Amino acid sequence: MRNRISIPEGIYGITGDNFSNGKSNLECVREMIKGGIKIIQYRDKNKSINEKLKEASEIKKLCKENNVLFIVNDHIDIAILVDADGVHVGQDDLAPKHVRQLIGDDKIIGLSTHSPEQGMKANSNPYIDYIGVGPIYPTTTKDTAPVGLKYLDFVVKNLDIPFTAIGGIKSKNLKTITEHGAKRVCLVSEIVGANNISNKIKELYKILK
Ligand code: 3NM
Repeated sequence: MRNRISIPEGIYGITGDNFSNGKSNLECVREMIKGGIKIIQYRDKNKSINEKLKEASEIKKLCKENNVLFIVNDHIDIAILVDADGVHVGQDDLAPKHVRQLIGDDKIIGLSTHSPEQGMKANSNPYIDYIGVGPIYPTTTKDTAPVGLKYLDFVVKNLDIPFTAIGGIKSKNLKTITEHGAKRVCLVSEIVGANNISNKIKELYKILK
């Protein structure tokens, strides 16, 4: 049986150039890496598939040069073409079992979950390496209703699959998230929207310590 591949603790970076005040995804990732982030997800809901492929390939190169894990959101085809370290999928995407058939055993699969039922199902699914848990707070980055700290508490108490807390997390509420037991956190707009992304990340790491 395949063992789950573990992902780094700390901040899990995600691209989002509609919140980055004009900075490209590549520029944002360069700054994220400078700030010390060790895992980056390429997420883009607007560009054409070929533009995404080009951008993902540039970001993958940057990540590889810096020993940073690179995950592609939604697009298994792009992940395969750029030889990403893994894929992140949602509840309505191709099932993890089939994603695994396409990408093989030595790549990472992440799944977004939004309820105890989805979390429990993922916890016993051998094809998944980690789950996203959220949105904890209201967010304008994704069109999903917030689930609150209650779902985070459920995951911490009942599941053993590694997870990232996500959704509406900012400098001001990060401490609460870690106090509730999250060891991995995703902040999209708070990071890419910062004037100085690497300084913002250093500030967030101080809160995480
Ligand atoms: N996934 P921000 S919430 C991409 O709950 C994403 O699965 C979520 O952005 C989930 O940090 C979310 O700007 C958006 O709120 C997170």
